Amino acid sequence: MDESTREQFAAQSHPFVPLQFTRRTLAESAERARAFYEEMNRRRTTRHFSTDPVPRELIEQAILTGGTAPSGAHQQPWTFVAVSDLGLKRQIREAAEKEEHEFYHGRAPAEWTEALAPLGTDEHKPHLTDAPWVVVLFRQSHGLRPDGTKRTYYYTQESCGIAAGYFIAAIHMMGLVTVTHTPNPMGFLAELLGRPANEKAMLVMPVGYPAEDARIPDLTRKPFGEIAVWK
Ligand code: IYR
Repeated sequence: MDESTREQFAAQSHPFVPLQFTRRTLAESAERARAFYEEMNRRRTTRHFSTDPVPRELIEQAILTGGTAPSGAHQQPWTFVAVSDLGLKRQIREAAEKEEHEFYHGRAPAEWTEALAPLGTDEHKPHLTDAPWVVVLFRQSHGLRPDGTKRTYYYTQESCGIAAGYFIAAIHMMGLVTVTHTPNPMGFLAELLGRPANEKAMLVMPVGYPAEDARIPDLTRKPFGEIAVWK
């Protein structure tokens, strides 16, 4: 950065601070990249959870990691609601299963149910009560100023999608499993969890240990050549 750019930053009303950055050797980068990919490639979604407890501190750590995601205008438009109360989890399950029953028995177009067939999903959601935690990610469609007026938030879908990705990665890295469940529609969650009108439920993520006999569909990932293009 040249001197005049530095002076321009210094004169701004929103000050900048130095970036703390560790420049790694290429060998170190390659090794870290490989190790992270291999760890993430071992992540699988299962719907079969153990009821074994998970300490609240681990969930807190995953939420902290989710909260490090970049977001539109740094507005951080997310609220993670972590539910361990069995009564509340039962209510979530009951409401989700009611919506899902209608989804699987009529509302879903055939093309959608055909696409889901390999996953073996249905309206039964035992994971919502088996898992020790159910974390519901709410997207804040807008913010509220102290005087109660609406503050526009930008790219909230993208921001929350990234935050969810970080959260899922954190859960995996600590040796737990999760599934991104999307009851359809999910308006009941804001009501059950007492969230304000600017918060829209986006993902329901049961978190815990896999059941002893947890199963997963025999899926493969798209090969690199199908997901990347070089120009
Ligand atoms: N909401 C339903 C259906 C469902 C939809 C998709 I797209 C999935 O990847 C999995 C399930 C359910 O949660 O069962």
